[in-house]
Amino acid sequence: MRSPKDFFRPLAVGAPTPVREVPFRPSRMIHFFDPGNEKMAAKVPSIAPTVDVLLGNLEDAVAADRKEAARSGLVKIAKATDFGDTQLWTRINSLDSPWALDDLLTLVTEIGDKLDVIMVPKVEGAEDIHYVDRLLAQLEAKAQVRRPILVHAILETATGVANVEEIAGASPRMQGISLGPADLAASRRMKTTRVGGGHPGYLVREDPHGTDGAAPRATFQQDLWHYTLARMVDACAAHGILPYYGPFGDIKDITACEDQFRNAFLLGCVGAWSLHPVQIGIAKKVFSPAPADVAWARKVIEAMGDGTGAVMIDGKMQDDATYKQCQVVVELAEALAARDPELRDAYAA
Ligand code: 1VU
Ligand code: MG
Repeated sequence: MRSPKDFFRPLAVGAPTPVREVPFRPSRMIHFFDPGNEKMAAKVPSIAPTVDVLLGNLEDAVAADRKEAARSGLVKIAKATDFGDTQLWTRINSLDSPWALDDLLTLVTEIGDKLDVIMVPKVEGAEDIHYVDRLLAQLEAKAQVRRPILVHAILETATGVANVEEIAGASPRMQGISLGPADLAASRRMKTTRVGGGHPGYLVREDPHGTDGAAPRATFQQDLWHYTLARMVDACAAHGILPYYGPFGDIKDITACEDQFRNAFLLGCVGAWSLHPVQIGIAKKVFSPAPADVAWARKVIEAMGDGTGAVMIDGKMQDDATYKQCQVVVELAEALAARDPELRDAYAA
């Protein structure tokens, strides 16, 4: 293990100095596209201003014989496009695949100055992050990239979940973690074939009433992902990095997608993946606090003065802890308002 004194030293001569704090940049939706798919690639210039993060996906959902087309497509798009304030991320192939090394070699040397974050799939432990960390430092030095490229891990294996705390703290490059419910379900041998969302069979049933137990008993669907998401949020918060819900595969079910995203938002996540243009607006709506909640939070902060003591507002007790809860909402609203003029007006009203 590295000495804590060396944690923030560059891992290669000439590599940029690691960040001490993960910069909080709005990332309500990480919009996935296949850079080798001409139709999707053609939409990038018009989608870029409407999303917080554009992600050129090279891994799952890109066929094996299209991996090189996706990689070279991303290089071409990144060089040709001005992304403005929108972040550019990529998802490389998994570290045990034949493509991951070439993904990193090509992308960092060709477009390292344009890439904000590299998403690494199927991370199982700190050793995977250490490998990427050193390699990125070497490549940044070689390509003379001036600021460190950050790393985002997908939590999608049972081993990864068992090691989530050490993954979150493995490197100063760690920007965040996303829940990957599809691969995780397979890894755990869960019996759902859905990509995220609930399952009607995962439920609790009301106790029997009446003498013979023959009366109908209500059932309540439960959330298959609650434990993992909550554990991931704690690991991220403990290490000062950002948690995200990942993909919701039922593109047509916009209601259940919104519910899944909102559960993640309420639990502490800052964003989710959008797989199709229809999911962009859902993520934007869900991961931006409602104007009424922002107004309420400001009211509490104002009434609390220096943030200590207890007051009653509209019949509800407020104290030092609720002051901090309200600060979370207001800080997020201010960060989003700085990027989004519509929200700036909504939050000012
Ligand atoms: O109107 P056009 O025909 O010109 O364009 C289509 C389509 O090409 C385009 N479109 C997109 N554009 C940009 N980004 C996207 N993500 C995107 N998705 C579609 O929009 C127009 C309308 O599309 P559609 O409604 O006809 O949808 P399709 O049947 O063409 O495509 C649906 C899928 C789901 C296949 C497509 O959206 C897609 O491939 N999305 C990305 C999937 C992905 O990245 N999966 C990996 C992450 S999830 C994971 O790893 C674990 C499960
Ligand atoms: Mg996956």
